[in-house]
Amino acid sequence: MLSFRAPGGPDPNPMIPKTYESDSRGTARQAPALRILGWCAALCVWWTAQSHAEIFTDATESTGLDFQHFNGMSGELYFPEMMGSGVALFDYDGDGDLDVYLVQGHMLGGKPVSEATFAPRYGLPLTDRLYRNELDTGELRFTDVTRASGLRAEGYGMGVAAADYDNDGDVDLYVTNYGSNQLWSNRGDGTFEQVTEKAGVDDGRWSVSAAWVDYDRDGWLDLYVGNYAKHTIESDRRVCRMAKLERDYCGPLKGATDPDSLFRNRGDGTFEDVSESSGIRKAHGGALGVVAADFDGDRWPDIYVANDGVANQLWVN
Ligand SMILES: [Ca+2]
Ligand SMILES: [Ca+2]
Ligand SMILES: [Ca+2]
Ligand SMILES: [Ca+2]
Repeated sequence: MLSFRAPGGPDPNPMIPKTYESDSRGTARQAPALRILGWCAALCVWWTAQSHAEIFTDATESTGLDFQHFNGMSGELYFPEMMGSGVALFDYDGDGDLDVYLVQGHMLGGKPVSEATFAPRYGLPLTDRLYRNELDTGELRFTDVTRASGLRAEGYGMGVAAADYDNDGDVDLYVTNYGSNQLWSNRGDGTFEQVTEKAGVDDGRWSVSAAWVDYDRDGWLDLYVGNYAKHTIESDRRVCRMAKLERDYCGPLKGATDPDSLFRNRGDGTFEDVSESSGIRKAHGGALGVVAADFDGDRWPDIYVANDGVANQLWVN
């Protein structure tokens, strides 16, 4: 509602908010209430614009991270093809910036890559990839150093856990695969050595996730490996169909699962399988994720396992 009054004169209707008033020459000008309203409106427009502004920018390709996951699908609809893969951010060269390790898939059933439904975008070889962060040059940029690093992780990859398990100051990698897993010891000179057998931490089952945790607090990181389904390509005969009767992937998990593993670090580069004695093997689902933390505040690290299709598990230490 508009109302006018002469400057200094009585307000004819003091209960009505003033939107315009006249100055000494009788010219109408905006009243304080309307000016405040205008400022509020401008603020709202600015706030709306800000709230719709992009917070993150996709810099994957511009920074050189030219990795694309390859699941090896070939029309057979093998169960593992539905799974994603993992990534680790860790400082492999100790220069203070985070480097990137990306886990790659593969062909299944012994098929050649030429039979893949979609060819791998960045060609061969199909292997996990390590990208060095070049932030020390003053710019966020990544260089593929897989070949120079000696990492040859060519299994059907699922996940990766990074930590300095041998306390030599360099971060090492444990890679989980559909099939044998791999422990890569960081030599500290930009290269890695595979020490899986020597360390005794292989797990030939379908492992998806892993976590480093010093569960016995002896100063050496131990290793929890989450295993998923009992599965072989040869026995992957289940046929599932969509509503229109087209064949599709089956799932989620309905079949038998494998128990998880816990390996105790002896501190001499080798590990002892304590899955039974620790109680971990008593119960299991199909593990897809695992994290370790002291959930109950008693200073003993506990373990939480996320399972597929059944209840998750909290293992209290
Ligand atoms: Ca680095
Ligand atoms: Ca190390
Ligand atoms: Ca330990
Ligand atoms: Ca605890």
